[in-house]
Amino acid sequence: MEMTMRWYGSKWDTVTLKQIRQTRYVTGIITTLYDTVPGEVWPRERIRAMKEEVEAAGLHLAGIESVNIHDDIKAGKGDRDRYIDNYIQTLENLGKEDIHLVCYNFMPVFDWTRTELARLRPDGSTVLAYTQQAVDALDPETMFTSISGDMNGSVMPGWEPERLARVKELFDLYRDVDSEALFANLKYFLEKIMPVCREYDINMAIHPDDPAWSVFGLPRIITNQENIQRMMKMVDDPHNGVTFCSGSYGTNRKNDLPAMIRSLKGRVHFAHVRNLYFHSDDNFEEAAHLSEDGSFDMYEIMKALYDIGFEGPIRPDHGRMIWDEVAMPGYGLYDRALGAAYLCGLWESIRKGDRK
Ligand code: DNO
Repeated sequence: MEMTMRWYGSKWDTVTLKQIRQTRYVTGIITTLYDTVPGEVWPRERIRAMKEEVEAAGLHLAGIESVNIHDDIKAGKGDRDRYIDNYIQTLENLGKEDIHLVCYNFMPVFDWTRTELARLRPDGSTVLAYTQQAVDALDPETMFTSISGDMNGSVMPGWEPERLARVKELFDLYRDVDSEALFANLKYFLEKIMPVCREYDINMAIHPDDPAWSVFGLPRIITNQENIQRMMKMVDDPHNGVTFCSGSYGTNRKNDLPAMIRSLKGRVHFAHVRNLYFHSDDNFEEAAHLSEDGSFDMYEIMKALYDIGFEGPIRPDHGRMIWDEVAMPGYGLYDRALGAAYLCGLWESIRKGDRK
């Protein structure tokens, strides 16, 4: 595996490539062209410049998170064929620049959803948190306003103000789209892009829905073992794979994370590994990566990845805000660096234990 960190680009991120390199544990960068909008073709020169910037800092560009999908594709409406053609063009440009991993999601309207961005812990650190009660009490627009004050001046992925200004319109677009239609639209999209993925050996890695259930009445399908297996079989090509995100699948406590990983042998192209602490089934907060701080057995998660022969990039995921850092919630340097060190330690012990 390669230890990586997500980075939003020098214009957007409070963390620098130099700092990431100095962690020493991290050698790869997962990034994006953060100012592009879904549906747009990514110019090859911009991709090259992004890659050169990462390499000039002594790091390796390990993959893209995300090339986002236009809502017309997800809803199966409007200009979807044109947007799919644009997506194919972007993949081709990425392939020509020797980039072989693309993370994306297929969540209607929103990307991930949290109801608090800075829940205070007894030690003074803060974490992202979710309660179903808060979601049920709010409409999506109010929710955006209520949390945007905690973004520390950053623009969080999936919560861009331009996008949220169109929330009503977007809800209308999905009015008659149920889970079956969403599956069919995903299949349509994947079948169209597989040829270019094969040609340039690009691994598509779908990110699970977070939380792994329907929010605001919108359908969500990438939520559990059954559905992800359905998706793998529906387009049975190794380039159709997953981002295994423990913190997203893990929101549903019925999901057995190590068993899910084992069932996805050969299809896990990217891993996000983080821990959650549950107060109840639908009230959880993000924890330190350490097993004891949350509800997941991080050793078993890493062991399952090791056992399936996982060789792709892995990244610590949302960190707590510690040591008075001011950064995009979940994406500060300090706690993610601790997470990277911990995950590297687990990996080394698993690897060496295996040799005995
Ligand atoms: C949140 C992230 C997601 C993820 C997208 C992938 O922190 O895990 O925003 O990047 O869902 O497209």
